[in-house]
Amino acid sequence: MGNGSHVQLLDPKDIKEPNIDELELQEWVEAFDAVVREEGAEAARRILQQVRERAMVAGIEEPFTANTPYVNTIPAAYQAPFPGDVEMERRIKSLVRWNALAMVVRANRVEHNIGGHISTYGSAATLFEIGFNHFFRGRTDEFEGDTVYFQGHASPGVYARAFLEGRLSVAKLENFRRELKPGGGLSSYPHPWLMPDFWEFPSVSMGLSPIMAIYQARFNRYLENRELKPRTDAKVWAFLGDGETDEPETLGAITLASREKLDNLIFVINCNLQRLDGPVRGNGKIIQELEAAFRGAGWNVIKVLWGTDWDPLFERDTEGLLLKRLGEMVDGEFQKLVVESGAYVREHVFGSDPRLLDMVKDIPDEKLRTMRLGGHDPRKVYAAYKEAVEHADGPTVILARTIKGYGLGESGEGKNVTHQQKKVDEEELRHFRTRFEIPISEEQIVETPFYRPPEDSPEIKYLQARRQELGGYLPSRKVRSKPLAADHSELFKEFATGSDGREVSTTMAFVGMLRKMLRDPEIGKLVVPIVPDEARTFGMESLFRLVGIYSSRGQLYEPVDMHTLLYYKEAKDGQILEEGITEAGSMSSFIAAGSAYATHGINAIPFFIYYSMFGLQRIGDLIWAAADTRCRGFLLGGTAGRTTLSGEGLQHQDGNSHVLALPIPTLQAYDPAFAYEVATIIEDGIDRMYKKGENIFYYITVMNEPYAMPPMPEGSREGILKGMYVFKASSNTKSKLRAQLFGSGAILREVIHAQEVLEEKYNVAADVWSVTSYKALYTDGMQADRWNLLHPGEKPRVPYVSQCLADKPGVLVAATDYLKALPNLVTQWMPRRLASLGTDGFGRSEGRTSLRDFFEVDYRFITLATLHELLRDGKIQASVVEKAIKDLSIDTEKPNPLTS
Ligand SMILES: Cc1ncc(C[n+]2csc(CCOP(=O)(O)OP(=O)(O)O)c2C)c(N)n1
Ligand SMILES: [Mg+2]
Repeated sequence: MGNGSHVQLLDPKDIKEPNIDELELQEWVEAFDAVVREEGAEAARRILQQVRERAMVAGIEEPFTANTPYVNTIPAAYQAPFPGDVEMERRIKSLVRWNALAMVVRANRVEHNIGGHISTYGSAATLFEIGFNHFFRGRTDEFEGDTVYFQGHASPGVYARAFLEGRLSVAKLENFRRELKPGGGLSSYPHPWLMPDFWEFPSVSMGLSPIMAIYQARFNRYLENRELKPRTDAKVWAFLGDGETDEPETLGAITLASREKLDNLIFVINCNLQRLDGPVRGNGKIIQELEAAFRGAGWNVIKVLWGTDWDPLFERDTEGLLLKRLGEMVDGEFQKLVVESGAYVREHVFGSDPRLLDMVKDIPDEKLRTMRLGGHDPRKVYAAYKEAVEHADGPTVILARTIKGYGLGESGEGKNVTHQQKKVDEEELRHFRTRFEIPISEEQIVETPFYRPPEDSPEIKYLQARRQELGGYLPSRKVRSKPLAADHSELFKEFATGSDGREVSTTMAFVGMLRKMLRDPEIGKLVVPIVPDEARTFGMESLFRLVGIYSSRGQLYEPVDMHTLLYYKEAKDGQILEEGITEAGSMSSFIAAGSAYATHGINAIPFFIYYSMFGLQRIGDLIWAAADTRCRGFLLGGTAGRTTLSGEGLQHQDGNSHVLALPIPTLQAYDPAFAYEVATIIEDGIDRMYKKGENIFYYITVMNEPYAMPPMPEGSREGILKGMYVFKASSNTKSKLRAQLFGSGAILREVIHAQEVLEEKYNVAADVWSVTSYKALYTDGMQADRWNLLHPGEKPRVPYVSQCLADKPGVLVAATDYLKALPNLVTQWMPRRLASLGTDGFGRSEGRTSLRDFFEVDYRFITLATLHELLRDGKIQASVVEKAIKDLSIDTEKPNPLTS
């Protein structure tokens, strides 16, 4: 003690273990046990709470933990009884296991290295089967059914089950991963694009299916709150790997799920403690880490760690010794137990304390080694699922401990190499067959045949009865919506007349269209505007009041701008999905809405508008997943163009997105310059997607540069949609100096300006083309080439670009706000050489004029490029070009934007 004025702290080395009387401690615990036993959980909880409050008042700090001990969340005594036939379900599961294994093994025999995974499903089998036999409800006329995102690498198990259900033939199984064989095969992973009658959701790019599932569950509630579908208790299930949780998208949106109280959402994390290379957290505990993250985020967490075999041990563990020991062990040690002997388990888990050893003294080594884990125990998994589906008020995550490669015995279980195991030798197959009691003879085993018991076998009858009871098979995909019927051309008519000199941006024009669409009797309700905290940037705030911002809780406060006309109106039936700053979340909403025509039979029309730089570049993989999902809808790249978005600089200025749109086959990419072009594209898009049922979606860039919108030129509709048309032909038909100038988006106006300068100052007669889509031109050219390649004897098809330019004289010059690669895509179908101007390089914080000078895409450079082309053709002298450089004040020593 100090001298009275302050408390002297003890030197850490002098701190001793507190001397609590063991007997006293025991009395406290026994008293508590008695309360639990005699007065129940609620009374116990109150006592704990009081004691904790007392401790706090007394200044006794408890170390923070979001964790519970390393045991099952549901104590054995509270576990719901298993309603099924355990033995029958075990036999069915064994058959699925066998066929899944056979599928991968056979595929690799026929074609070495074709791949496939057996160990993921090995660990997930019970998790899936309990779902199939007891929980996943199929779609019926009365009930929309549950939605399931299957762990992608476990696909062989899903196929094997569909085979037992009689939904997939032997021939299909035979062609697993060999989709190009006659009659078709099975895709490696869940891909709705490849198997549109089977898979609903792609899930193999790790981390995407969890975030898509969260937003799917949220979108289901949105549809209900907006009365577009009846409220049901349908669930969204997402099965994921524990390694998968390292992807930022996996955990990135979990607070949305709890905030929105999504009790229609259940995550099941297959915690086999391994990923591809090795342990997920060798030196830690992934399950505890995930528990803390999900509990902290407000989820209901159910840990399913230990199987029934362990129940008696925990019952005997009155002193909490086993609990403590299991809490100390790290995942690397748990994984080792899987590959070691029973004696090793005894020594390493129980050997630290004679009382622990005593606990297991009657359990033989072999039994000790194989004591089942929670995720492989149907009773435990069932009880967890039951609690999850009954949990109200929020989402549930089930953390199920499993063994990777379960069933593969010594060759695979728990081994670090097991993820990629696809070959199994004869001995191991024999062992597997015997362990799972598959009726395949010694002679047949070498062949590894698929096995399906007869239709009237108890197994098939049981399995079919279960599925019938649950409303049919799953996964199963079907387009349930009817095509739109009404004519919507009236909505878009006004944009064909131009803006009468009023300066508007294409973004403003788009918002005008959106407003009209929202009021339309047929499509008004179906439109789903999605914004990631960017509505004001795009001038969309007027829509807040018009249709409201969706909020499952309505509006619990008076908004600060209540007195204004355009106040921030949140409403339970609000239509706008104001997602906050998450392009990934917004895109997941887009996917849920864009696939609702199949999932819900509702022709939802999503319009997701965002900063164009943060779309294809940032969330390209989700956009790829949208294509795989056969999504429909519109992506609007706002504030687009490298030089059009002034001031924002390197990170924001987008000169890439139209190039990044190229690889996505179903994405129709347009870079329109005028309101009538935007209107024409959207009107046609609605027609193609929602009337003709095409599985395409749109990417349209819109700009924030205001200018007068011209009226739509006569006969330009087809060209706008096909990718190019003459916007303004030269009126000078006499000049010998001719040029064809191609412009897109905001740069089209620079081209028009160059046309005037060329004509007035240099006597060059130039036609101006608006190129609305290089991607469309490129695709069309490739189609023609391919047809010609395969039909040498027939009249060759002429690509649209070639048709357009067939008798157009002069040099060719293109200018774009994107990479030069974009116009260069189509040079192969042009009659002559093309000079391309584009914005390759890093952007700058500057105004538009300076930016266009810096990137060399303004009218001056277009003029220069045109003159230079004429020089190369020998039509003018170098001195003319040199003089032009001076007249146009072009700095020939300026930095190169490509490298600076
Ligand atoms: C985005 C992404 N990165 C990498 C992969 C490759 N990959 C496939 S499975 C896998 C390991 C999966 O581990 P885990 O999530 O724990 O699942 P498990 O197979 O163990 O059940 C990896 C790295 C992928 N599919 N997606
Ligand atoms: Mg894993």
